[in-house]
Amino acid sequence: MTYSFPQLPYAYEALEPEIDQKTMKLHHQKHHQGYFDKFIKAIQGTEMEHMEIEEIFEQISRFPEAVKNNGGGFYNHSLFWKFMTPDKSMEPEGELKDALIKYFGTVDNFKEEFAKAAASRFGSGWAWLIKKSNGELVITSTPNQENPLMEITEIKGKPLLCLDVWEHAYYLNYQNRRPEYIKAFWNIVNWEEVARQFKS
Ligand code: MN3
Repeated sequence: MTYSFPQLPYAYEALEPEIDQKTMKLHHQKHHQGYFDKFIKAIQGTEMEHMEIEEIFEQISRFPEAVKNNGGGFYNHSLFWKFMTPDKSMEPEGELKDALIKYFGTVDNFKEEFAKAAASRFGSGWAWLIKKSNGELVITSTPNQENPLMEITEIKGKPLLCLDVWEHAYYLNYQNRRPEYIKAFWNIVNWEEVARQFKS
């Protein structure tokens, strides 16, 4: 498996004013790149070099802590960038919208519950919408750089949407106002990408 560091699918300033250019640059070029570099270093010369990252996550307790932290950081951010877009006109549609209504009552109620999971994650971590193996959609949150593909995670499933609630994701612009950052996130969600993950 050859791992590569992904470029953003849009310009650093493209998500303004919801997420400012300086935050995006730091987040991608320093934080995400740092996780990637340390992940590559941690797997060099080991069996993990030949494994898909999902396979590594499925057996994460066999591997050093550095692989969990940096492999998670690399993978989670790679997803996160794709779940955002400068196109602020998107809303959930079709089968995805039907599924959100089925499991959460309304789309607004889904957003409210997701926001609650993101706001109440103590310290650093992520909020997730996942599809469980039985097809059910569930909102979860994980600490640090853990994710719903890791065997150590209580509620596992395929990520359909994620939100980074580490302070480095919002502090420059929002300081300690995490709920404002979460609210702004809904303007820039890439619902086409969420739908793609939902269907695949
Ligand atoms: Mn981050």
